[in-house]
Amino acid sequence: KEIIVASGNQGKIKEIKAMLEPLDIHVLSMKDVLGDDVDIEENGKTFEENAIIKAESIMKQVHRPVLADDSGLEVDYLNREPGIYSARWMGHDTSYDIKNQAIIDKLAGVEGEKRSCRFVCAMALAIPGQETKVFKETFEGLVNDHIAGENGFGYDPIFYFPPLKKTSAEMTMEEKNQYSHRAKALKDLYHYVKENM
Ligand code: ITT
Repeated sequence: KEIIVASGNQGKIKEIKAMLEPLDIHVLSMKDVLGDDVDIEENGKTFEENAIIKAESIMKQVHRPVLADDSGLEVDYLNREPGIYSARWMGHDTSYDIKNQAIIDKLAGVEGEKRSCRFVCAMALAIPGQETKVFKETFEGLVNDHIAGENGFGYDPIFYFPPLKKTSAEMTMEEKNQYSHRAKALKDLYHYVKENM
């Protein structure tokens, strides 16, 4: 089995490969198939809509099964921002050191459960001739009070996961792929792929 991942985000692609390759699903990137990353306008209002837009737009170009991941961090105290705007928030070119510190600063003086946040992942699987399926999962945590950890990508250094007492940037990939929003969505997707592809 073979799936093309419609993402230009290397952090996502690494995690998706680490989970699907051991299950005998060969993962290709847009670069592998089209020679370059394709920028798709994400004008949906939800994670699900954006995932479907990305998966179907590439599937129509390659006529093969395509998976897309739309994800982000919702901080409850910030009215669930940055949410679907997580990649664009503060500008596409702003570093995550700056973005992460900005979130920490906005939560100065906020304590305990009021620091709740979650990563959300909507995975869309578009298969030619079939209805696109979407799998959405979350990863619940707290906004850490400082940047910590070198692993992962994006907002991982400020996402504190109480059960392991560390941020998702302090987790190994194996740990993150046991608990994360992306890992849970991929598990659901895998069960579907086994039956339908
Ligand atoms: P593609 O659309 O090409 O896949 P993107 O990075 O633009 O890449 P999104 O629009 O889905 O993708 O934005 C997701 C952002 O949410 C991502 O750039 C991170 O900032 C954040 N994010 C999502 N999952 C994350 C994770 O597991 N760890 C840290 N940050 C994450």
